[in-house]
Amino acid sequence: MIDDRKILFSGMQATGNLTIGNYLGALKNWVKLTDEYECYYSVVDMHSITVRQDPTELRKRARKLLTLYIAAGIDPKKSILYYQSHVSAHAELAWILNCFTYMGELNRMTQFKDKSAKHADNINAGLFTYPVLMAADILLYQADVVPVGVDQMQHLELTRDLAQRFNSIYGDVFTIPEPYIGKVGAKIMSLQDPSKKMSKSDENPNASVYLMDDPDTIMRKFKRAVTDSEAVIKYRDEQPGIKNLIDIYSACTGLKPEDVEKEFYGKGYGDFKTAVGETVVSVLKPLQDRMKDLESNKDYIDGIIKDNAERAARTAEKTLRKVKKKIGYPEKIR
Ligand code: ATP
Ligand code: LTN
Repeated sequence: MIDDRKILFSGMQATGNLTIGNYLGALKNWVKLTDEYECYYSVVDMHSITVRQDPTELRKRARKLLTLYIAAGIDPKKSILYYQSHVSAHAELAWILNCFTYMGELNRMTQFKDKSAKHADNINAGLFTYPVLMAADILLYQADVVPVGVDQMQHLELTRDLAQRFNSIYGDVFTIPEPYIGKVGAKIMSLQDPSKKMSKSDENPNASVYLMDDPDTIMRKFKRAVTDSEAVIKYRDEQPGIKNLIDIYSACTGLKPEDVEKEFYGKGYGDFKTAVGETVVSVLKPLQDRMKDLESNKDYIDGIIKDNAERAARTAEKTLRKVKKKIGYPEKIR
């Protein structure tokens, strides 16, 4: 069967527990893209070690994240779900691309600056060349599109520059990837500080709703969500807390913000928070049930891990072989 879908690549790090921000802003949209595109969704565990990790914890979280991709509705037959570290081509191409990347380019990366400020005791070379590994991820699969948040746009720009640089020296080797920015870029903000995005590494557990939170915890977090004293449910920048709750409700129900305003016209914040909490609980329930099911089915998940990594490696190796030939690595004697 000929697969004429365009190719899409994206990845997530298994650091911390996923929040409804990750789900509503990324994972939920990933699922929708799997019909139109041939999707490679990686658990980017090689990127994770740029920050010091507890080995047992990393292994556990990586497996949880891969399982969550499936629980969210990504079909591992239709798409390819795999650990980055299981396909050695990522490391090999990253090295080669390192030799085509200028220090000045990496010095400009804002994520590097942010992360080195945050981890001042461990500013390692991997953190510096993080974007080059990301370029390798994308270019190995000849991805046409890459769904990323705005925070990753600079890395995607670098990927395009590297691909163009390489192609201009060696001919058409890499597809130049385009960013895919979702229509309603549901950016979910912290429940405790609506000027900050909800993030899985937030130290305050009340700031984020985690995908595996139980209903009581979810309801409590929404009840405690920071709002204002305006006492009207309006979608506007002057009321960032309420705006965020409307965004969450919209993302869960598919309603437009103005319809949410209408639905809750004249109602108090207490009622609204309860409604948002209940909606989130009902969206997460099936996901949590599937997660439990899948986690008890070890052989099934192991099978996917093995089979999907092999499929990914086949594609990646093809690109890598071409690159090695172009740059003049001696051929292997068989
Ligand atoms: P960390 O706290 O470890 O930096 P994070 O929660 O900010 O993590 P990332 O691993 O950087 O999440 O991103 C994973 C995916 O989730 C990306 O596609 C990103 O755009 C998306 N995402 C993260 N946070 C949000 C949010 N608050 N709203 C919408 N999308 C988000
Ligand atoms: N850096 C990204 C994760 C990531 C990625 C990728 C995203 C690693 N490789 C390739 C898209 C394509 C992040 O932190 N969100």
